[in-house]
Amino acid sequence: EGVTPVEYMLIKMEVVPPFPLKLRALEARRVYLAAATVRPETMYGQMNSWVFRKGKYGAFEINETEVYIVTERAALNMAYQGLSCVPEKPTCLVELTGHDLIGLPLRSPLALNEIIYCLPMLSVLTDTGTGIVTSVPSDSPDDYMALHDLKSKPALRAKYGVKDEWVLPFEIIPIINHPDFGDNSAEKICLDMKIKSQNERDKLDKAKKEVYKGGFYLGTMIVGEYAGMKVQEAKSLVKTKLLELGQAVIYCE
Ligand code: A2H
Repeated sequence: EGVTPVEYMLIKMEVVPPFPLKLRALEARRVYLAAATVRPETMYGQMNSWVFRKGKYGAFEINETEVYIVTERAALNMAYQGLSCVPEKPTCLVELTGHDLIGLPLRSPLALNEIIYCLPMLSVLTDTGTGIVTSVPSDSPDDYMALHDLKSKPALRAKYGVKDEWVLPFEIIPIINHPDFGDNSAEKICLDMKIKSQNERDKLDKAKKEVYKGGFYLGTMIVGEYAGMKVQEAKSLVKTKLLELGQAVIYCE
C-alpha cells in the first residue's frame, strides 16, 4: 500500500432487472456493480464492465435501498468511509464469483449505449479498487485489447460463456481527441506498438503511460455536454455532476 491514498470514483453501474437466480433475493433493491475509475470524464465511452472471473465478490448493503457488488476487501474499506449500512462493518447479502456476474445487463451513468454487459478481463486485480472496472476501449489500452480479444476470438467467448450479443454489436465510440494519437488513442497505440492480446502486460503498461501523458493535459472532449473543453477541465465538472446526480461516490484506499 502506498503512503498517499488513491482517490477513485465508484461509478454506479445499475444491474437491470429481471435478476438472475443468484441475485433474485435482491429484486426489491437497487443493485449496482461499483466500478473504480480515475477517469470519470471518459464515462461517455463505456462499452462494458470487467470482472476477474475467478474473483470473489459480494453484494453488500450500502443503505436501505442500495446494494453494491464489490470485493470483500473493498466493502471493508467502504464501511470506514460511510459506505455501509452498519458503520465500520460490511453486510454481505449474497456471496458471488466473477463468473456469476458475467453477462449481467447494466445501465451506467453517461454511457452512450443504453445497456452494456459485464465481461471477464484477465488483468482485473481483486486487491485494487473494487475489483470491478468499467471499460472504455477508446481511451484505455487494457480495455481496448481485452474487448478486441473477446470480439476476435470465438473460442475465447465460448470458453468464458460470453454470448456474441454481449460483445459483437458494440462499436468503439470516440470521446476524446488526443494531440498525438487522434480520436481512438487506445487502438492507435496498440496498433503502433503491435500489441497482440491482453496478455502483453509490459507493453500495455507502457502504452497506458504513453497515452495518458498527452491525453490528460492536451486532450479535448469530443462528445457530451463538455465537448470542445480540455480533458483536464472537463474532469472536475463531470465528477461534480456524477456526485450531484447520485450516480457515483468517492472512495479512497
Ligand atoms: B481507469 P490505479 Cl479510459 N484491476 O478507468 C485493474 N485495473 C483497475 C482496477 C482493478 N481492480 N480498478 C481500476 N482499474 C483501472 C478508465 C480508464 C482508466 C481510462 C484510461 C486509463 C485508466 C476506464 N477503464 O487507468 O493504478 C481503472 O481504469 C489508467 C491508470 O489503481 C482505473 O481508471 O490508480 C485505473 O485502473 C486505476 O488505476
